[in-house]
Amino acid sequence: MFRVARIVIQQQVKCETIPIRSLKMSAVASAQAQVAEKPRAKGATQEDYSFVMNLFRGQIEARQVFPYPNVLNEEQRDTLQMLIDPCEKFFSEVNNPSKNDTIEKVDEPSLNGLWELGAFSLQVPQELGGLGLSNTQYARLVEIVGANDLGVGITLGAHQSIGFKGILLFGTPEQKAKYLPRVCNKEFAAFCLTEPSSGSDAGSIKTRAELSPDGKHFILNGSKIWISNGGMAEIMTVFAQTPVQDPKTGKTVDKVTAFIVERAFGGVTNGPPEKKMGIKCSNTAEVYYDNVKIPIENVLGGVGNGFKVAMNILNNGRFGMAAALSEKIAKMAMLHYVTESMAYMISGNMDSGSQHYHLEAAISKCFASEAAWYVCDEAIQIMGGMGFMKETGLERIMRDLRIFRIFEGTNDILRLFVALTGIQYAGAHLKELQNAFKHPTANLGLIFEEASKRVVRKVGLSSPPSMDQYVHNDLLQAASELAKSIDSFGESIEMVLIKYGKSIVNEQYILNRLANATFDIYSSAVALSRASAALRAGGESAQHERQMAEAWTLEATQRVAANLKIVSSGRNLDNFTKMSSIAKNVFKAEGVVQLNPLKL
Ligand code: MYA
Repeated sequence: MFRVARIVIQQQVKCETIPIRSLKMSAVASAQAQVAEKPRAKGATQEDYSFVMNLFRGQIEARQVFPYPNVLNEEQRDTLQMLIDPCEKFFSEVNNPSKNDTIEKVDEPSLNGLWELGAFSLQVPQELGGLGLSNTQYARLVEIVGANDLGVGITLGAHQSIGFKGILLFGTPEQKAKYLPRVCNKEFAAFCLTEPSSGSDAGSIKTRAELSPDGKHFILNGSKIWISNGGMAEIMTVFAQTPVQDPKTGKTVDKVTAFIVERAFGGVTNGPPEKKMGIKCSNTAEVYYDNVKIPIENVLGGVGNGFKVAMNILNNGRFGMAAALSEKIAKMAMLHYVTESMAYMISGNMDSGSQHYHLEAAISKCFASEAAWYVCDEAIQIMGGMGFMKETGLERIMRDLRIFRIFEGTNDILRLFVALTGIQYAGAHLKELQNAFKHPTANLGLIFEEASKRVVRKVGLSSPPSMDQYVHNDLLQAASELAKSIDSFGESIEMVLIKYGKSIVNEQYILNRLANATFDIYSSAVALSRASAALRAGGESAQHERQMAEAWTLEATQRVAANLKIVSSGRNLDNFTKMSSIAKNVFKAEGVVQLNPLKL
């Protein structure tokens, strides 16, 4: 197993480079079908229930998508209803998004009202002072918040979606008992990861924490930027490099560790609130750590495990964005339907205890932020000049929305993340198959299974993977189109693996198209699942939902076909090379290369 060290993603348009630390392609089969001698890559071929992950093998893993999750029991529904009413009342009677935007903070009565409602502690267990809500209940309330004031949403989200989420997910019983009651009671929390030289490349942070000579504290030094709630937080989840001894080599290496840091420890200061384009009422600030003494019991999730802690918090938080953005797009019914369906599917998966949703959460974050942007822009267009005026409120929503395509992982990085993670998974299986051929007698079962799949496909007798058993009869045709797309997608991945091997990490044009195809397939499956549930239940909107799911799937599968064609067409690949050369020229010239037509 080996790590592909840094790759540099050159963003042509922004003329900016984003380094990603070791996007791992350890298990990707090479073009020459080199078969590593080592045993199976760590965890790589373990069964994964993620629908999206299995798409990369051209397979339908239906468990998390069909049937559409319905995870709330009667009691949870009643509790939720009891919370929805005051929440909606609060936003219509107390909170004023336009005022918050103008004064660039959440006004005092609204902030107090939110604390009183328990809006800052939705998922903290009741015995520790919170409301103890499930992810699905949380998603419903976040939907209301997002529909009313995205800036307030970020204040709430930075606190609980990521700020203290690490304590909920990884905290020891003592850490939970000490800190969770406090974050329910007017002490703000923040998630402190990003640094000036480390945004997307989360593993390359420079902030350091060293053990004190007496072994009782870590001493933290460094700084963080763009920290939501950074100017107000008393309790912070801070990520820092710590020296850790590698058990295999005995050498000391730097590894990221997560810490619970209190402002009261001393040495924690912050900069002024940043001036931003949108979500102005939320506080964003730099935070500085100067010899902060952190008791060793405040390590969160174990020394050296901080990167995983950060990723899991972000996985958890990303779906919250999909929930927060669905309501803004009511006019664009299909996008709204699909976004909302994704948000509640993922919250349902999480509530059922799934650990296999990190790709889906990343997709939902990208999908929701782009859908909401598109719809807001269209709404402004439809309203013409009025849409451009402040009083309609759309310009604020557009400003507020812009950041959602950037934070919690930029959509560009998350696309690469989805494509590369899926390819790695598919590659590991391909490698396993290659290994099996080395000892055919011992692996006859696996070989026959794979071979028969491939041969049947090649001679055209194949049925592509089928979804018929999962969808309502009225949706069979759409499901069959989608199944064909999944089959073609799996074939394309195999082709890409064989053609590029591990150098696929450098083929960002291809990775982007594959990610887009994944988004279209997953979103269609989610829509078909929800519409099937609606048809089976026979509610009033069932036929409307059927139409939306069918229309969406048709458009989406056409886009998948177009993207897969681009990935395999020589002409397009040639064009990618040209575009890459254009970008290099622009970099070199540090701007526009040619003179204007007047040459003046
Ligand atoms: S907060 C800051 C946001 N920052 C980011 O999102 C950082 C983005 N970067 C990344 O996500 C990663 O660095 C990427 C990979 C993806 C680029 N789940 O070598 P690797 C494992 C589980 O590939 P890298 C903000 O914006 C991987 O398997 N595991 O990693 C404020 C491997 O494990 P192993 C994962 O190339 C927002 C290991 O890690 C994941 O360095 C405010 C290393 O992998 C994953 N996802 O990076 C929002 N990724 O070694 C407010 C990797 O065992 C909230 N791994 O094989 C708003 C909410 C809405 C409103 C709410 C209202 C109430």
